[in-house]
Amino acid sequence: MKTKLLLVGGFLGAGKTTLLWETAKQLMKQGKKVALITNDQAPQLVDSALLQNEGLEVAEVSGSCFCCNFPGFADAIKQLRLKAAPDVIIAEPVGSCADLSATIIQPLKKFYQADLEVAPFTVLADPARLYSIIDGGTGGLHPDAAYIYRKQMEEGDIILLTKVDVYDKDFVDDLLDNVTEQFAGANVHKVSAQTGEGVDEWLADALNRTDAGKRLLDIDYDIYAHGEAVLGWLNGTLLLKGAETNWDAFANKLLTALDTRFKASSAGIGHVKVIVENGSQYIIGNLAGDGKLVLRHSAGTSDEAKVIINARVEMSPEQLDRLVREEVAALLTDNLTEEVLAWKYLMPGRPNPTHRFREIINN
Ligand SMILES: Nc1nc2c(ncn2[C@@H]2O[C@H](COP(=O)(O)OP(=O)(O)O)[C@@H](O)[C@H]2O)c(=O)[nH]1
Ligand SMILES: [Mg+2]
Repeated sequence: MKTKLLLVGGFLGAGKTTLLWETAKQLMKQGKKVALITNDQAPQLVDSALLQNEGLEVAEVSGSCFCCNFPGFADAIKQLRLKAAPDVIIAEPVGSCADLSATIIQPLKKFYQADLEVAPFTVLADPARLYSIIDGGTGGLHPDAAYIYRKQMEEGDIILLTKVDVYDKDFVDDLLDNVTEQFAGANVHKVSAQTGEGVDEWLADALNRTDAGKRLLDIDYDIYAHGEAVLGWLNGTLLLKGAETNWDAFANKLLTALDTRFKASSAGIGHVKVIVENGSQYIIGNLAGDGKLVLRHSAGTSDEAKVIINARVEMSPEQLDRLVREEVAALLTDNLTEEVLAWKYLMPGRPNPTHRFREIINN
């Protein structure tokens, strides 16, 4: 049996993970088996922890983006097929990654036709940021990161405007018309992962169409590499223990303190995510580029919890490491102490894809 492979890209904070979970839920309700693949430059992903907490089969490709580790990506697909025989695998690439049509979609079509049916490549966009970028702005990003954002739009078979519950309907509809005109060749849809609006329409397009990767990018890898390198990355996992602690308040205080520090250094935020796991309870907090903090669920109170932190911020990785360590330390006490289970900070290296196709493979 062939597995449908649905690759869902889009910049950091566009709403990929939230939509994937919503989509997985809808497909499972229809009796389909669904598995997910997450991706990051470093291990210990808040998104994987979140999705596993929701009971999904999740594979993580870490240490490199899908395109620079195609064998790792292909292996994750193979393992999931062996373990879970899913009808659909949904894969979320790194948010600052581009050129996926040439580096992922075409090679999948060429080498894995017997196992996979590759769905059209969907690229997600937060309306406010996209509006700024197609208007000649940078959407609060470094200009080279905004370049990546625009390139992501240029290669989507489907462009999906997200979070429409937050925006005025006329604003979204005007944007949709504008995007349809500017990025001819892509089908443009709108969704809210929060209310479920539009998910069916998008899925009908994405799962029933059989053409994938119909657009190949003309992209300058120097600008692309620089756009990725303006962000410092940090992924850390801590075990905190020793004192009865309200973990929801802890997550809120940590993210609020980090927001204050990043603002003080005028550092643009890709995203900052924290998940605190207390047994089967958890709270997840997300600090977005516009400084908006959203906390969901609850981890309750106890004297021990695991904390995973993922931060993508426009500063050097060393500075990011120092600042995050200081703000965690400020919340510790004589009784509440930390054990570092994993801690990694880095600047993404120059993208060096395993494959880079210059022609479209028929499927
Ligand atoms: N209101 C609203 N918020 C959303 C929606 N989708 C995502 N978000 C929020 O946007 C932020 C980034 O979402 P996430 O799925 O982590 O984005 P990713 O970086 O692309 O995976 C989170 O705070 C989400 O809760 C939506 O449809 N409506
Ligand atoms: Mg995500």
